[in-house]
Amino acid sequence: MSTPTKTSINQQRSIAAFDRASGLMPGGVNSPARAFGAVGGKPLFIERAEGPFLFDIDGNRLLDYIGSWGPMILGHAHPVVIEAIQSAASRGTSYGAPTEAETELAELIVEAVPSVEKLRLVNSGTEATMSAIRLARGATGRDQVIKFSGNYHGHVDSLLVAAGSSAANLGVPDSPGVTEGTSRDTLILEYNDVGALQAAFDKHGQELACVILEPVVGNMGCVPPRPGFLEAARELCTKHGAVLIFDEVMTGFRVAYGGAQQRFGVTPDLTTLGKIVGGGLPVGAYGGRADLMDQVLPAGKVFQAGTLSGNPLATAAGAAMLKLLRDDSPYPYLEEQGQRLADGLTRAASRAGIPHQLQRVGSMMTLFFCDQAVHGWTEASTCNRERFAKYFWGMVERGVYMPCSQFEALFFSATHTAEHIDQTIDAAEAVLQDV
Ligand code: KE4
Repeated sequence: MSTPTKTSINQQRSIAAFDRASGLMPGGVNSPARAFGAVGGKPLFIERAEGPFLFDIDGNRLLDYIGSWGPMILGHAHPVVIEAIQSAASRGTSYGAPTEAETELAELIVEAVPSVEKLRLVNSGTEATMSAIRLARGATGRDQVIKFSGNYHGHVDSLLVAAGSSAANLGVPDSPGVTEGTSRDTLILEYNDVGALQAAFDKHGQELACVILEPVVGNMGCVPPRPGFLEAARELCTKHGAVLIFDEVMTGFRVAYGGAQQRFGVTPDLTTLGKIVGGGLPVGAYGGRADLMDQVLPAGKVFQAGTLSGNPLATAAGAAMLKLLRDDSPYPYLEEQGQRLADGLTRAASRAGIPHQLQRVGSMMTLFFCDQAVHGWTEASTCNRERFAKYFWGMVERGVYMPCSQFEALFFSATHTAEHIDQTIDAAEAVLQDV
């Protein structure tokens, strides 16, 4: 990716910090999504955050539409969440023994997501999806897994797989270090393609342990399920005895308090969660039917463990976050502001005469720079990435921090006001004229 035209904002200290970090950590970051690889240039180093704003180490204030990639639905440094963390920390940081804080967070999740009868807390979304797949394989005695192009479920070896020579064939490794043996049991299909899913079940039905999918995709940009797609996945899994896993790490408590399964009315067998459930601290979870979850060690034989799983600080933050969402629902406000932002970005792109597609579910959305609706990776991959990079940096110059990739959803919070949304639209009006 070519480095974009020089930005006018002061990045001096961030550039020095990045160069220093790059000597110590691969790519200078602890997660590639932060490295600005898709937009060029060097990442901004953040000093602090509050409400809808990030403040970088060069003193730039940025209106934040990444929100830590999803967790910050109530804005940064929410005082109730901060107080919960501080209070928990005053009693120690980790015990390696069970606590009632874990039970409280589990109760909140079970109450919010009825399909989750039992759950296990882990430390990340990746751990959640990795464990859910192991459980599905252990419970069914089958090996094969279906996933979808453009769906990301964390850095699980068996899911770091690209579509084979034809989508109906088994996968091939999509990263060095992932073995042929690991990837050969993974089938990659096109999202929203019911025919391909039916054909895969016709061919592999009795070997399929599970189907894992993002019920609203965020990881190729925001791609909603087409009517009938989730229902078809549910029906085929039931018919063939495969486990349906909804990866709601991103959509859980984001698109509705009960997640995408509440919004779209389709019930999975297992659900994976992360991001919001930790209130910004490291929490993942996998849960679902009790007859499946009771097969997890020590209740059952499927192994899974974690030193810091259910950590006292993380569970305190997560419980505080979920109680805030439960007791004072932000979702109607987020829906209203989401429509305002979507309409404004669409208007700005239309006025600039730019081919675009705005796709939204609640407070997650994507402005795709392409001329067709995006139902799957086939369309997403046609987007104009150069144009997106110029748009990203143009918005940064105007104090608006969009996701640093065309293939990520933007998120906003309950602390983004209508005025902030209008400022964002005004910035987009100006930027899109020149990209
Ligand atoms: P983590 O292991 O990063 O907590 O979660 C992995 C994961 C699983 N499932 C879904 C649907 C996800 O979106 C994610 C992680 N999302 C990315 C952003 N698209 C995290 C950003 C990053 O990797 O730094």
